[in-house]
Amino acid sequence: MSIMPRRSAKSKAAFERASKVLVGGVNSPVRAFTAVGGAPPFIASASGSTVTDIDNNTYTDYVGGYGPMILGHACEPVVSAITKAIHHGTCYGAPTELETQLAEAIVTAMPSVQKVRFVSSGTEAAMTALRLARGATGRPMVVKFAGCYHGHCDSLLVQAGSGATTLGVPSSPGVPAGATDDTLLARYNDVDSVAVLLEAHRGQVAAVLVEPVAGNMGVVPPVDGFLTGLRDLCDGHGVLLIFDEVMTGFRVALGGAQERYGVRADLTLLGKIIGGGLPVGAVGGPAHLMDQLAPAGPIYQAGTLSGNPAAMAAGLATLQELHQDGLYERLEVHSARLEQGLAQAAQQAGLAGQVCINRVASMLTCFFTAGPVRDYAGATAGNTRAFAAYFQAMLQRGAYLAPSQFEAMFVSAAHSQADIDMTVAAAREAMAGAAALMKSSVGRR
Ligand code: KE4
Repeated sequence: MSIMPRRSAKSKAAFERASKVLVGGVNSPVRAFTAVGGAPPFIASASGSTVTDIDNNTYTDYVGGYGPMILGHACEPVVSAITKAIHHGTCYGAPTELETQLAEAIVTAMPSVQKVRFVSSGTEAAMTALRLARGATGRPMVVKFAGCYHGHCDSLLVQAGSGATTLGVPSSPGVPAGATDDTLLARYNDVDSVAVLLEAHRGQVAAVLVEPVAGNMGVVPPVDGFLTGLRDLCDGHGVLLIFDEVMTGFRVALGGAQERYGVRADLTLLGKIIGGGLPVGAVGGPAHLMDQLAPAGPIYQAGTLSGNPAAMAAGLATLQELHQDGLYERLEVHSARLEQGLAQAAQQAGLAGQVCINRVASMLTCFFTAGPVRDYAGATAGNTRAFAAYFQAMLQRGAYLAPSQFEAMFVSAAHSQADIDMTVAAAREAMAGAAALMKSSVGRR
């Protein structure tokens, strides 16, 4: 495969300039390329399955905005809907029918959701759900899982995944001990680790909060019985089961992980796809729970930009497009082809048994470890320097992955078979570089 030397002068200059006025030159840590080295490309534009940086390098994009861009970039119906909305104004601080329409689309797709509260990020959705669960049950404690990430609110920055793990600060400074005293930590895919906590804190736990498919330690699917086991445990202890579907909602199925695995959540967090790339988060659940939020109930929650009309229009257009016949089937075909191609590339590079690929639908991660990767310990046992070498080699060959071993690759409806085949061809060469590093046994994180 010919390597077009990637031009980077403008992005490097832009990164230097940004770093003078933006912390770390970015507005979200994982974007800074800390884990993979070098200066991040500054994106000028995106269309379909590709992004183009300010040095005019075009890449096949698997970051996908970290999940929202399931239709691909600048999808025409979404662009039109946003354009139409903003010509009528951008913010009213008053209700609009767009909010109702998007909420109705979510309620239709997710039977466990009767009512919705929109916010502006997944973090806000998690904060709101925690307060609602604690207020509704009168209990203080919450169980989360090592390696899962639910945004950066204080009480959940405990062994958090995503950027927190990438930067090696899964439990951040600045979070006072009191803020996490009521946060209990369990092991992903280990129902017994939750049972022990619920027994030890009987009557004190308000909720179990879980990514039904973990995406923030890299992709880690639920093993058979994990989600149903959590459901049974929560039912037995009067504990609310909260599915954080910010990433999996409308990604792993139209009805999210709860449709894919047939497990009902008491509360559901949403974000990313429901905003079509604009800032949206949401909490959803049965009316008897949701109506405890202000102004219907006493549990306070608010947001200036919650239900923003442009974001609602983007989300509504996105969800409407997701109803296209065969869309999820096409996503599955291309995602499976990518998974198989990456596995073959690893084998050809002599990495058979040293690379583990986890995939659920159109989200997948290639771990540089033998695996299986079923929890945080497994995910963090990998060779992150081998991943960094692989990442850079893929970037040089025109495939843009998330710059962290602990993120997912996202395939969009805009990715073509040619995109997948190009990516696999790049991986055949990129894996060779990673293999050299792993052979030298340099590199664990
Ligand atoms: P935001 O506050 O970033 O909108 O959402 C937090 C969140 C909550 N729950 C899940 C399952 C999530 O994946 C996220 C955010 N995901 C990361 C990517 N792994 C956001 C990327 C970033 O932090 O820049």
